[in-house]
Amino acid sequence: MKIRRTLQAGFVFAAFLAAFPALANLVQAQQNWNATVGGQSADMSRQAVAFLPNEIWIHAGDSITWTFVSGDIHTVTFLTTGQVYPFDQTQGCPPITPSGSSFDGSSCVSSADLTLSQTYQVIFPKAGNYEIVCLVHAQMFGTIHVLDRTAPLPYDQASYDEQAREQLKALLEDADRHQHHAEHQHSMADMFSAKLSSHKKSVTAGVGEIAATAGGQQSFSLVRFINNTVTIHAGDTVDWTNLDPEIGHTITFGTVPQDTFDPSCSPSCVVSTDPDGALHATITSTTQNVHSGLIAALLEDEPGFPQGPVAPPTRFRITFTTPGTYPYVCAFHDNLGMDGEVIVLP
Ligand SMILES: [Cu+2]
Repeated sequence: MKIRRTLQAGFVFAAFLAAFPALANLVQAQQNWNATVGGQSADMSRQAVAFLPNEIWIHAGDSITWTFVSGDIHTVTFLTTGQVYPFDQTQGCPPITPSGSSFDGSSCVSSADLTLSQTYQVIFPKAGNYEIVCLVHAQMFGTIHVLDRTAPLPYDQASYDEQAREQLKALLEDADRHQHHAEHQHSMADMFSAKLSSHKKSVTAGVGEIAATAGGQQSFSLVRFINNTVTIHAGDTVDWTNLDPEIGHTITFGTVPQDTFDPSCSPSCVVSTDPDGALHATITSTTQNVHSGLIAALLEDEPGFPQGPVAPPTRFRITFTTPGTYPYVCAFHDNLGMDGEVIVLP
């Protein structure tokens, strides 16, 4: 009697599966899913700072392999609840865990800083909703929904591929649109500088914008100095400001120093702080090495955290005293083609 009932149940179950193919997931092998990290235009000036897509539904036991597709670096990282977002991304969560690691919420997993065509795989053995973060870009995160193996999934791999393509296109087109906006902002900034002093020019060091999605946040960045060649006269001053809420840049003349986060100047020059908080150097020769350190947009205030000083520096200022041609780069994004030139006339 007992055996018969089991057989009968088995038969009903098989008939049920045949009638509802979606439920065939019940008996499917564990699946690997594919997603991408970052994205860029052909000239690398426009960067999608995003997990694409940034919200994915999978079954417990499935894995996801992320392929990195931008020249800018990112990480795939899962922190544990309550863990502090680490300051130094090169350490991983820490430490860096190998591709193929499992994340069930009990201990963090993290790739190293990865770039073009590298991959990283994570296995998710346990149901739960997990936040995926990038340790390089704080406002780049998403959600992985790991469901019980009996639950239906809303999308298949082809849908995610399509979503990734659509989102990438939208982000890069936005960056394109903002280039024009940035050029307009640049002329506004020039007018503003002219009010302060008739011997001042401004350069926009990067533009970006953050957008929320149901899964997290993503952004695009225009990784360029807008109007990157400026011509001035000896004694004039140039101001660089960063209009990207996500990505920091540097303004670096000569040799890139070991410490890229702090300002420096050599030989026989200093970087001081002006009364308005801008970092300021005066350089007298094309052979000097001048480095701004990290120039970034102001950090937002967070509820529950004490008010900090106005930091980091948002503006770098150089007074040029000697005629000549002064090429410079962003020490972080030189590889993406982020450079410029100051031509100083007598
Ligand atoms: Cu940069």
